[in-house]
Amino acid sequence: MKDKVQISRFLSYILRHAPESIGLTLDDQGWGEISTLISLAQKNGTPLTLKLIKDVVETNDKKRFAISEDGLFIRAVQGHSLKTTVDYQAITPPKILYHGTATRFITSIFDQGLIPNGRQYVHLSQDYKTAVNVGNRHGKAVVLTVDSEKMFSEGFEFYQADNGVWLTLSVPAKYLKIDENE
Ligand code: HQG
Repeated sequence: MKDKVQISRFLSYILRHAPESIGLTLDDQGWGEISTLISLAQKNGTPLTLKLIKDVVETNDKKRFAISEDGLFIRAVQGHSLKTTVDYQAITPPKILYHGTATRFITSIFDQGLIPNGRQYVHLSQDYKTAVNVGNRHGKAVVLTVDSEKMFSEGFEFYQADNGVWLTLSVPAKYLKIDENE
């Protein structure tokens, strides 16, 4: 498994969703011990090395992972479905945030609002283009604008992961609009 994309996917799966699938334990902030991760991955047939991990963490297109200051632990910075993860600080969001989705979800989204589905949070971005790319992963992309200023003023909390992705628990439909900017 030399391909860095494959290693990034493997790390995403283990660190966001299923550490127990190789017998790894994460602490309550989502950190896993790198040396343990490497030996467990190798036992499970994934030839992971420290060099590969460092290479993926440094060059990852979305900066999905972080290594602790002492160099001993690694975690995913966002995207978790695991309950026990990163303790984000609530901060003031920009006035508007974007969410990219697929046209086939729109009716349901305007019915129920944005919900995290399998993940812990709804993921939002500050720029339009990122939202288009996220939407394209699911089908024909459509971009929603989120009135984050209003949500914030009405008590909703927002968090920002180390890689810039914005997170919130849910977005009721009344704060959403289809962005006609296409
Ligand atoms: C949709 C990637 C029906 C939602 C990306 C989305 C992102 C609803 C899908 C990160 C709904 C969930 C997250 C409702 C939400 N009815 N559909 N009420 N509410 N949805 O993959 O935001 O490459 O879990 O619109 O770049 O697409 O993994 O979330 O289409 O940052 O690092 O349910 O994942 O990053 O899909 O993507 P996802 P997402 P990574």
